[in-house]
Amino acid sequence: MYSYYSTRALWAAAVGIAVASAISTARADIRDYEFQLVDKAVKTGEAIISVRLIHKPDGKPVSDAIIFAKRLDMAPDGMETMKATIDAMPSSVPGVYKFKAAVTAEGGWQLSLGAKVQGETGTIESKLVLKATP
Ligand SMILES: [Cu+2]
Repeated sequence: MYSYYSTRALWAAAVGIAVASAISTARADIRDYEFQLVDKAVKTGEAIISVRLIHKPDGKPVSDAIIFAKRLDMAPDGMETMKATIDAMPSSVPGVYKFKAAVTAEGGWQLSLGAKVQGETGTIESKLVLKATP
């Protein structure tokens, strides 16, 4: 038998669920985040590659991302097995992430990044193409 109190409890639970789902839909989506190359061209040799992470809806830089995967290879020139060593470097610009890479050949290079943003579920997976010139 339903008492007055259990009906109230059900109603309160239903309201709680509605509020919780409204909050989760209001939260940003991981697809709202985007890595962009600061400079699409690099010189061969020891190169510094800078990428900017922005939150697209407001264009704000995002500084607290954790980049857990990075790869630089020549996939744009059909040589995905030809990769370069790449290391994260400190950056003093908010929302800008820097890498040091040994760009061994001129041509097209693809920078693949995997990242997490604090407070967001899912991961950012990004592929950026840059051009290396001598
Ligand atoms: Cu190559």
